[in-house]
Amino acid sequence: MKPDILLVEPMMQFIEDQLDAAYTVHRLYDPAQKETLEAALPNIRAVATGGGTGLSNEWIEKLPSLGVIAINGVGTDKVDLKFTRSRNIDVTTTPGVLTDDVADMGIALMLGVLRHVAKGDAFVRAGKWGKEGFPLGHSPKGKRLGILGLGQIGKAFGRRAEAFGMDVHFWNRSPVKDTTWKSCASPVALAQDSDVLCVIVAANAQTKDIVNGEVLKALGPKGILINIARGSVVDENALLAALNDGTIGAAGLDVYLDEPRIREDFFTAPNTVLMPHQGSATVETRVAMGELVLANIAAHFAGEKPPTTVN
Ligand code: 8YV
Repeated sequence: MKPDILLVEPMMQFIEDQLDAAYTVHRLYDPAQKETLEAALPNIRAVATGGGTGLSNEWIEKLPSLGVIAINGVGTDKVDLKFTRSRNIDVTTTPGVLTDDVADMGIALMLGVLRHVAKGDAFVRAGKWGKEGFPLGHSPKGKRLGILGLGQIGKAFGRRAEAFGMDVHFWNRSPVKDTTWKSCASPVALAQDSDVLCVIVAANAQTKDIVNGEVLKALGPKGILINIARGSVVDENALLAALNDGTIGAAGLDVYLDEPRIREDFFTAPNTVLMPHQGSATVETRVAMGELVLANIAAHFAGEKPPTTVN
């Protein structure tokens, strides 16, 4: 008999095939499996889920045999780490392997905004080329980049930005020793000193709405906000107002508060490039992430500590 596990959101086929080979996989997102899942709840010992999706305490309470939650990502904001520890449930993530791709997405959004990539695509497809003018873009070279949250991904973004000739500085909650980039005293001071503000801070109670109206005002009417962190770290009311009234110039967003049901106000926000949370979504990285998920679940069933436990 294969052990029962719960898959909260789809993973790439290559990884799901390996899960199916080793376990009886109950898919939470498949309405056709509702009844079999209900019957299997007491036996489920492992959960695989996404960083942006996590697992609520309500669901954890339904799984008395649960021993490991393997997050296919690095964000732990959607799993209660204290509660899981109190229940002796290991929570694991996929550190390291997605750093470069998420940083690349930040760069893609930044260049997309600066060079009007999405607008240009729509312009050509609409047959407007040669009939209407197209706005000049802006060069990243010589611009000031502020990184809000200088972890691994923030550093990878900064290294890329330097290669584009940008002047990098940052704000981080705790001091960062291994960098020569200038540290700013507060998120507002960082925004004041930035043409492009890239948010890549971990989401938690302390960083909720850290990019608020005051920070956006400090970023200013030519400023560009890039968010590759989590929707919760930006006050979305303040952001939408700032885009619409010209308090900031533009935004490139990969993440939102309520994904995938994002506020429709984003669809009409001016100078905004939107991506559907694709930071780590490359074949190469999703293979590497999926393999870590497989290794963590396998370790649990082998009676070992899962290698990338975080709680
Ligand atoms: C993934 C993420 O998109 O790492 C994270 O925390 O949000 C992303 O890598 C997600 O985990 C897949 O659902």
